[in-house]
This record gives sequence, C-alpha cells and structure tokens, in this order.
Amino acid sequence: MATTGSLPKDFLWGYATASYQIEGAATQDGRGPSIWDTFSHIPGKTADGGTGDVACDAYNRTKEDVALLKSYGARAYRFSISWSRVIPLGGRNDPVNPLGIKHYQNMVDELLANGIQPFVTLFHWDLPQALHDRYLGLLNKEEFQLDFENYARVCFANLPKVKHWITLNEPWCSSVLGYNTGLFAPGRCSDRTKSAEGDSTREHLIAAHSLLLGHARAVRCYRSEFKAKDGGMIGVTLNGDWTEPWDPEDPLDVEACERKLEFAISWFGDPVYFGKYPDSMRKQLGERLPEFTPEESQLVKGTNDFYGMNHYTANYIKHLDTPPADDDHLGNLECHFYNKAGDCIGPETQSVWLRPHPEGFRKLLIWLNNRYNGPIFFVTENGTSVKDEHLKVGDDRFDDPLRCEYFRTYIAAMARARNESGVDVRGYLAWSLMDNFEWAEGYVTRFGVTYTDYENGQKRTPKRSAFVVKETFEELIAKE
Ligand code: GBH
Repeated sequence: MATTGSLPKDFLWGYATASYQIEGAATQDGRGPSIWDTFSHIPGKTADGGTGDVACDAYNRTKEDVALLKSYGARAYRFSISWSRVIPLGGRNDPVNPLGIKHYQNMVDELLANGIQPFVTLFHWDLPQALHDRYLGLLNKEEFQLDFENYARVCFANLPKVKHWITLNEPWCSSVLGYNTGLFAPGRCSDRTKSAEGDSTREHLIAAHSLLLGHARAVRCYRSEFKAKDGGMIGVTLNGDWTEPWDPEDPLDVEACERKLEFAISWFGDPVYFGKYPDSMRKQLGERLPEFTPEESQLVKGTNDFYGMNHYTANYIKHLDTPPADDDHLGNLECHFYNKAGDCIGPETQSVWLRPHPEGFRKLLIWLNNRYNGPIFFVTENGTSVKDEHLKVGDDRFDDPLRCEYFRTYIAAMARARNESGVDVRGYLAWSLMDNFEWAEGYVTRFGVTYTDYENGQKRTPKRSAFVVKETFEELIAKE
C-alpha cells in the first residue's frame, strides 16, 4: 500500500485540460479555425454533432476557473495553447494575434498569483486549418517543422514565467487517429466512404515523423534561446496503455505485449531518447516507416528534459498468426479486455477503450523507467469516464464513486512506483478539471471532477472526486 507522507512535500499535483475541449470562443478576438473546428462541423464525425464552438466557455472564465483550481487545492494546472488563437493562419510569415497572446499571459499571471504552477502544452491536436489548406499540415515535414518552431518561439518569448513546457500532446493520436483510422481531425484514411483522400498504410507514419521533427526544433529553440534566462524544462507527452499477455504461457503473446508498447510508445519515445525508431516497427513496416537522416536523428535525440506520461488503461494482448495488414498500426496483434482464463481487466466506463486497471500504471512507470534510463516523469494526464454519467439527474450528477475509486487506486499505484521502484515522478495532473468536449465522443463522455452544466451557462459544480483527489494527495504528501 502507498503510505501516509510517502510523496515529497514539493510534489506538483493538479488538473489538466486542452484548448479546443474547453475554451469555446471559436471566433472571438481574432481566433482562426483549426482542423478540429472543420472536422467537428462535418455531420457524423462527433457524437450528437458536438463542436467546440462554446464548450465550457473557459476563454471567458479565467478567474473563475483558477479560483476553482485553488479551491481544489491544486498546485499545478496544465492547459494548452490554441495555435490558431496566437497565429490565426499558423505560418511563420503570418501575423501574430496580440489578443490571443494576452489571453494566455493573463492565464499564467492569474495561476501564479494563486500559487499554481502552469504546465503549458503547445499542441493538443488543433492544427491551424490554414496550414492544412496550404500544404497538408503534418504531411509536409519541411514546412510543418519550421512553422511549429516559429509558433513555439512566439509562445516562449511571450510567456517567460512558464517553467514547464510540453511540445506535443500524444502525437500517436494526431498520427493514427488523424491519418490512419480517420476517427479524429483531419479524418484522413483509405476508406473512401469516410474520407475522399488519405492512405492508411503510410500517412500516419509521415505525420509522426513531422511531429517528431517539430518537437525537436521547438526543444532546440527553447534550450538555445530561452532556457538559460527563463530556467524552465521542456518535453513531449506520450500516451500509452499497459499490456498483459492474453495467454501468459504463450511466448508469442508475451512478445506481442512488448511489441504493442513499442508501436504505441517507443515509436515516439525511442527517437526522442535514442534517435531511432524501434526495430520491431522497422521489421513490420519496412520502407513505409520513414528513415531519420543523420542530421534528423541528431536533432531529435536527447530532446526530453522530462517524460510527460498520459495513462488511462490496460489490455490483454493476443498475437496474430497471419501476416500484418498494410494499414496495421498495432503491431499485428489484438487487444482484449478478457484473458484466456476469462479474467476481466477492469470494470466498464463510458469510453469503449478504457477500463480501470491501476496495477498497469505502476508497471508501465517501471517499464518506461527501465527503457529510458530513469528520466524525470510528470504524469500529464490520468483519469476516467463513468458509464452513463450523462444520464444522471439531480445531486447524483455530482456523485461519481467509480471515478473516486479510480483516482485513489491510480494515485496509490504511482506512489508505489516511486517509493518501491525509484521512479522519479515529480508531478501528477488529473484529467480533467471539468467535463468538456471529448473529441469524437462529443459531450456524452465526461472526464471532469467538475460537472459542467451546458444547459445553464456552463455553470461548474464540484463532483465528489474533486474532494477525493485532494484528500488523497493531502494524505500522501509529506508535511515536512
Ligand atoms: C487523452 O487521450 C487526450 O489527451 C485528452 O484530450 C482526452 O480528453 C482524454 O484522453 C480522454 O479521452 O479510437 O478506440 O482506437 C487518451 C488516450 C489514446 C484514448 C487513443 C483513446 C484511442 C481509442 N487515447 N485511444 S480508439
């Protein structure tokens, strides 16, 4: 068990959000559209046709939301910058929007005035639409990396008080969901009933390569032009689910577990730490997987001051005996919630992909710690949806026992990884501060510790989990 006082007294914990999921104000103060504005307005792409037009209206509620964070005891808050709010057309020769800059400066000042450390994500999937129209966005590695570096520099220069920068959120999602399955913006894939353009056998691999180069250039820029005077840290945030073999007696299932982790995590982690893609990916994907030129490899290698970890769930993994499909992104395997013996990985939630399995969090922290030689970790997202939460009425809407249990057990699992296995976790940001626009799931699926009343002026009401997270950290963090 995780014991009282086992986290250090300066442990940074709090909540996370992302611009398109909470801000609303889609056309206010000169913001330009992103690929998510376009995508969410296409009928059929999101649940109930939800869009981020209004969302939680967080753009207009900075003070209220910071006060909410403070009342929850948060010491840190992770938000993302809407690129098209800061540079409406996105590119390196396009004008900067001073009102966009001002908004994020106010946010940082308000947080610091309340003793809350900002963690700022530069890119949480919302590419300026103009860059997609101009050169196909992530599919153009030369243009994308230069425009991303320029955007990052504008942010660094205008927000010197930020000490924790995250370049990209979950580049796996931007790549696979945006260009392979087509479930997320810009929705490209080989299936012509879903998308007029796209190639699910290659485009996600190209997008990932561009993202890695953009990340690397932003880090180089921060380190050479800002780090000495501003003193911050910078890194990328990667998603990753834990894996257990479907049949623990079958060495091919055991091997497939490792391969799944490599296809999902090391695809990005290995370039960032070692300057190359994993051998398992090269073996399966051959020439479809881009090669790093020697210059690119040098640029990308060693670009994490910390490992940003997003983690939610776990799967049983079954290897496939048939040759991999050309559009396979998993590593030629199947993901299951039940193993061969019939054990279930965890209870149902509202998200088809998410079942709580806290031991997986501890095990994945240890796996990452070994593979990447003991980096500093910040957990930049962890949380859960609750089955049928959107159907609740009255005070029941604020009572979320499954989420309470999720946070208690996951936070304890993290503390164990730190105390028993020496994993250097220095912070934890729960997903999410409030119910918000859950991408293709619209407003149906909810992850907030705060209830957002979309029918009544986006009024915020704490759920029980907000108090549970606070109590859990109060107990675990040492007083001295
Ligand atoms: C995070 O991703 C996001 O960063 C955040 O914006 C989001 O609100 C939060 O999760 C909750 O969903 O399409 O069936 O293949 C979480 C990691 C990885 C979860 C990809 C969904 C795809 C499932 N995501 N996964 S599927």
